[in-house]
Parts: sequence; C-alpha cells; structure tokens
Amino acid sequence: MQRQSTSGEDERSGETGRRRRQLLDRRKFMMASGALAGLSVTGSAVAKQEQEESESDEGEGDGGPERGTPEYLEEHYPGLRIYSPDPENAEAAARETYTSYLTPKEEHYIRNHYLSPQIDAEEWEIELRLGEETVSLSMEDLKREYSTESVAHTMQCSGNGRSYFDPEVAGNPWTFGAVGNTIWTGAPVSEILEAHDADTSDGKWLMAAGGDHPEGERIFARSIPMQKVMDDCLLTYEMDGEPLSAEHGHPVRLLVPGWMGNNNVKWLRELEVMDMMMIGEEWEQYLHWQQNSYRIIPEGEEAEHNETIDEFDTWAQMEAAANGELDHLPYIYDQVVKSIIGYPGEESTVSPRAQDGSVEVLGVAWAGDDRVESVEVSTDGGESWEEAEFFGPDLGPGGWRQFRYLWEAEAGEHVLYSRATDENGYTQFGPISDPGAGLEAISDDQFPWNQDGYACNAYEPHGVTVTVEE
Ligand SMILES: Nc1nc2c(c(=O)[nH]1)N[C@H]1C(S)=C(S)[C@@H](COP(=O)(O)O)O[C@H]1N2
Ligand SMILES: [Mo]
Repeated sequence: MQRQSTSGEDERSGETGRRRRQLLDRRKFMMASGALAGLSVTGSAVAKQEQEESESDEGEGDGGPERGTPEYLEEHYPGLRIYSPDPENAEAAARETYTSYLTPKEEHYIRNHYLSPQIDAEEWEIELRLGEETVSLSMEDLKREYSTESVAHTMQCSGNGRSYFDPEVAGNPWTFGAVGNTIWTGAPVSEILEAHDADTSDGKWLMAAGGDHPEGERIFARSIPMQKVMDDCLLTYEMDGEPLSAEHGHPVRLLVPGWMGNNNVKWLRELEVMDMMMIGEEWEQYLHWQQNSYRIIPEGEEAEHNETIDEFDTWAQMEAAANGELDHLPYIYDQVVKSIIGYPGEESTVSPRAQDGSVEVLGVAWAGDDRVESVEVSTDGGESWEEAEFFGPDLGPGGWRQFRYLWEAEAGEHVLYSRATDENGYTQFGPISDPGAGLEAISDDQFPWNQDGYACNAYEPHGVTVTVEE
C-alpha cells in the first residue's frame, strides 16, 4: 500500500524509527520545514517527476490516469460528482449513499485546498512543539508507542448545502453530498500530550497544521481548544480499517470527532500547544482559515481576530450572536444538527411495496458531538410531521444515526422533508434567510444566510420531490 522511493530509504528509516528529541526555536523549525523528508507537493516539477518515477517503480505508472485529472477521480472515486480535479473537490453524487451507516470510500466526499501531496509514511514526522522543546513523532511511534482507538465520525464540509443559498455565494457549489460517515482509527492526542508533560489545562489551545501547501502558500491550520483535544481527538491513520488514501490525508490527520470537516487537518505536519489561537504577525502564514474563513459572517461584515473564545458549539455561538450575547462572529467547530433523506432520492418515482402498500423512507441524522434526540418526516411539504424511528449502529454521537419512516403513500407527487432535534433541543429550521433580513444568526425560524454559505442545515432545500405510482 505504502509508496516508497528507492533511494536513501534504508538510512533514513532507521533514524525515524525511534523518537528524537530536539531543541529548536520556531524560526529554525520554519526553515527546516522547508526541506521536509518524504513530502512532495504539486507545483514543483521535481516533485512531480519523482512521483512519476516512484509510481513506475511500483508498476502503477503504466497507463493509469494522472493525479489532478477528472479521470483519476472517476477511476478511484466513481461515486463522486467532481467540481475540481486539482485540487480535488468532489461530493457524493447520489442520495442513496445516505441510507447506509458506513459511507463507501468511492462515495465519501473530498475537499482539498491544494492537490493532495504524495507522502512516504516511513519518512513522515509530526513536529510537536511544547514551549522550547520540539518532539518528532514518526508513524511508527504513533502506532507502537500509544494506544489504538477507533471512533465513528460524520465528516462534513462546513460548506455542504452552500448551493442552496440565494443570492449565491462563492465556493464549491455543494448540494447535499459533502458528508460521509466512517470509522477512524489512531492514537489519542491526550495520551501523546501527557506522555510529554504538556500543559493540557482548560483554556489552552492546540495548533494543528498540514503539510499540503506548495512553498510560500498559506498553511492549512486550525486552533483546537484543549478541552476537546483531551476529550476525544485522535491522530488517525486508518479510515474504515484501511490506511488513509492520499486524498483523505495519508499518512496521518487530526480527527476531531463530531466537528466540522475543516477542523480535521490532513497530512498533519505540525502541532503546538499554545495559550491562545493563532493570531498576529507571527502566525500570518497560518491563520487564514482559523480567523478569516470558517466563520459565520453576515452580509457586509468582516471577521475580527480573537485570542480566545469559550463556547465551541457552533449553534450555541450562533444563538448567542443572535441574542447579542457574543462579542465575536461564530467559529465553525462542532456540527449543527442535520438530517438527510437517502431514499427515495431526488425527483424519483417509487412504487409502494406489495406487502402493505407503503414506502419506506430512509435517511441519516447527526448532531456533531451531541446526540440526535429525534427525527421527524413530513410527506406533505412540511404541513404535518411524523416521528421516524432509529435503526442500525449507535457508535457514539460523532457518528450519524440511520432513521426510517413507513409512509402510507398515496399515488401522486409529494414533497418530503426530514428534520432532526438534538439533545440540546436545537431543531432544524425550514428556509435559509435572505441576506437583506440581516440575521446575525439563527432566529425567526430561519437559517441565517452568511457570506461563505457555511453550516447550512435548513431542511427545505434538502427536501425531495417523489412521485408515487398507482
Ligand atoms: N491539510 C489540510 N487539511 C484539510 C483540508 C485541506 O485542504 N488541507 N481541508 C479541510 C476541509 S475544508 C474539509 S471539509 C476536510 C475534508 O476531508 P475529506 O476530504 O477527507 O472528506 O478536510 C479538512 N482538512
Ligand atoms: Mo470543508
């Protein structure tokens, strides 16, 4: 499975097999990180050539489509609708994937800011910075020195549903398909931090940065609150029991169970325990996605930068903003409660089943790191609602629940909606507001239109129109 280059492999793997402690200041580290072993990033002709060579070494170079092309994604991820092959941005094409507990890897969306790097796992190291001390973690360390844990997690891009915003907003025009549910396996971050005597008290932050940026470009990085890190975050190297694919972060990513996709940093390269979020000049190359992007920003406003916040539930932040109780625009962390009907699908025609003349409506519902309390289904365009029942695995709140509703369907055309309620009592609203309404956040039973089309859980745009046959 692992890609290996032939030259220099033996000398280097011996060295990375054991943990090395180093004392580096930040500036030296930044300089050193320019010359990373094992990383090749698109944009560099040398890197591309090396990649091609290593592929032909393995006999994979012969004839297969090239990375960064639609053909490549079509071959490896046939269930996706492609918006961009380079960087890879693609969502599940069919509703039906939202009837299964596990999302097949061919149908799990991909969202990248840069083309996926090709990384040799044996050479990869994560730099963990703790004050003056810097520790290198190899993949061997992660697998052999720390516990192995698995967690179910519904990965969803914060822009999922963006195409339903009117007026439209810039970005990948995701409909419903930028979400998937899988099992992630790796080492608990809490254990790693404790093993290095890190200060893990509440109020601290963990900065996590990827290694996917071409030289000189912005670094994809997030600041994760220490409470969440210590609670359940993993450094994960397997998705549904297989090594991560290049597109999903091979060889290792930060997994933040139940939180929006943007928090789950792929190709994890740097970790740093901090007193605050990334802010200021020192973090200029890192802070864009933390402070400017991935915020809920109403029309005409701009995101301010903050040192720290203390509410991480995205909906709770939005509600507090709406009530004038929040002095900052919400950061996108924990997911908002949401559901989607998987069957019947978009504009479909169905026949009632022979045994009792009903149609089984199937779907999934999730609420980030909170539990989904109930799901209701409407088969008359939102006039009346009936309770659906849960079935299938319940592997903790990070993973979604499957639901079903037995519909006594009459012939004709019907509009179906689903809406979920979580343990905090938050329930999905029907429409997305228009920007002119100037909604700060969730109120008037509408989901607030926001500049980047984030966190959309309005149920009306997620409805399906179904024709039932005689
Ligand atoms: N290093 C890095 N990590 C990243 C990204 C990225 O571009 N670079 N994209 C993020 C976003 S916006 C999302 S939604 C998820 C997508 O994860 P997936 O492609 O495995 O579904 O990865 C996140 N982690
Ligand atoms: Mo995303």
